[in-house]
Amino acid sequence: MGLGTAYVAGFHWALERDAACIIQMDTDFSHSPDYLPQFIQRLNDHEVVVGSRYVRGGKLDPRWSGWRYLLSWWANSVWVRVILGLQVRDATAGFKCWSRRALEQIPLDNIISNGYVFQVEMAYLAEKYGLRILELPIYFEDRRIGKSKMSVPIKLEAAWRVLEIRWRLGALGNTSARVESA
Ligand SMILES: Nc1nc2c(ncn2[C@@H]2O[C@H](COP(=O)(O)OP(=O)(O)OP(=O)(O)O)[C@@H](O)[C@H]2O)c(=O)[nH]1
Ligand SMILES: [Mg+2]
Repeated sequence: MGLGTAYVAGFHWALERDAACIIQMDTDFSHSPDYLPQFIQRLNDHEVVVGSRYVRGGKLDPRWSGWRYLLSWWANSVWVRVILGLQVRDATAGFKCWSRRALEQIPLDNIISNGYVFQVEMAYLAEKYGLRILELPIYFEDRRIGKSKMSVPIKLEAAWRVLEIRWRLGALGNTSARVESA
């Protein structure tokens, strides 16, 4: 049914089962489980840990095509940054650790984004709710299995949804997000 509905269902599932820490990651091996111990440990002093391609030390698989790189750069560094004013460098990151408290604060059932722009809406909400966010560098490997779901409709949703997110959630006010990178 799409990324957004799947993640919201998964988050509820974990919260109902008393999880203290909830991890989201792609299952095509773009996100290495090697990072998990470090991420979980840093959740002691942060509420959200983001596995980031775009902080110092972060890296993209050189097998990425020029187009794919350009699209990701445009989405993160231009479109999302200008319209939403996010502090996180990797706004479309799908590798995140959430503390229970963080996910309990965010009204998950109000999230509308369903394609990969879901990650952007969650990042925006995390900042709007003033969560303590830490971005840690990762190496993002190209998918090892499966097929991409990055279709034209999903890209189009991402483009206009960012505007809609700003319009719908911009009024939440500017709580001072504390975004650090290491
Ligand atoms: N449960 C569920 N998971 C999904 C759905 N769509 C995407 N995912 C997950 O989200 C991850 C990211 O989607 P991808 O299609 O790989 O997007 P991407 O990593 O940006 O694109 P590629 O680099 O081409 O793989 C996937 O690895 C899946 O684990 C969905 O409809 N349901
Ligand atoms: Mg993938």
